[in-house]
Amino acid sequence: QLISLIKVPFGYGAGRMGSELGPERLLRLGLLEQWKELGYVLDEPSRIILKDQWSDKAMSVHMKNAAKVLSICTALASEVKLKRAEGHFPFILGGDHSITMGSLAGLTAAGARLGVIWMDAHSDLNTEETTPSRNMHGIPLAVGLGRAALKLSDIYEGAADIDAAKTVLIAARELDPGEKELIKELGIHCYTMHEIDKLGIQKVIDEAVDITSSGTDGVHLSFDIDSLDPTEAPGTGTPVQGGLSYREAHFAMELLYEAGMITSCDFVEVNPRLDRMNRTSKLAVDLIGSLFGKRIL
Ligand code: DIR
Ligand code: MN
Ligand code: MN
Ligand code: MN
Repeated sequence: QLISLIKVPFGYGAGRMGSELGPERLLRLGLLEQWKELGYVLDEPSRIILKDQWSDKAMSVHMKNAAKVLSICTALASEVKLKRAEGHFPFILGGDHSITMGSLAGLTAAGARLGVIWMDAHSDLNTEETTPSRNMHGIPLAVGLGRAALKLSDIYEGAADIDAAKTVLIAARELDPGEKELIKELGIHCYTMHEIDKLGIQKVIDEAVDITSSGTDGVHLSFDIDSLDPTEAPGTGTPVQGGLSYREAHFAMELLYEAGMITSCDFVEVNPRLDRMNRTSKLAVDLIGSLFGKRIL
């Protein structure tokens, strides 16, 4: 299957800048060569950049950098829709997590009934009402599920809400009060670090695969690098202790590869400015390798 790499050097949705440097850093560390070594064929990579085209909707979203976030997400959605409709695997490389609103808008606009696996220390389920930070990277899943004032269809025409019953959170460990309420209200499957400790990452991934792939025609993996423990992945804006170990994260990626049901992915929140000796960026490239079938032996 053809991979369409979509680079999104955009960091205005996070509390601090730097994740906009992610795409170029991962490419410099051999991301494209790794895919080629694994035998994949890649489309010409595309790059989504900010243009000064502000939607009217942005005026009513009282969050930091809302106009910029909506603008990049609309451009991204259009590219994702195109690639998905062609039958390619859209791989969206951020950037901060606000860009996932663009990914989800494009995927649902392409007509996919989408399952979503959200690997993150956070749940990104704040709304304009509950956000403690007013940072846009704290709301993308609530927007995707149709629970915020901002809708995916405000970002891209024809986009539709994601089904909460087909959404799974993995590695959560820092949830704001409004997010906890929403998880309970919607009955979202949430595998916190507690469940991972108890069940093991293999069982968690197996269950996540079943939940998201039954009754859908595609599963999107949204991977926030802060799902890993900061001892492994220090180069990210909002690190939270007690995260996935190096092997848990790799094993999760290997299992998702074996399950063969992921149809699109975004990989976000690597911040090269906060990294040391490219440790987190290298780890990101390695994890992407595991997700695409790279094996030890
Ligand atoms: C926090 C942080 N829940 C917020 N969110 C982050 O700002 O809404 N998500 N960092 O990845
Ligand atoms: Mn093509
Ligand atoms: Mn996130
Ligand atoms: Mn996070």
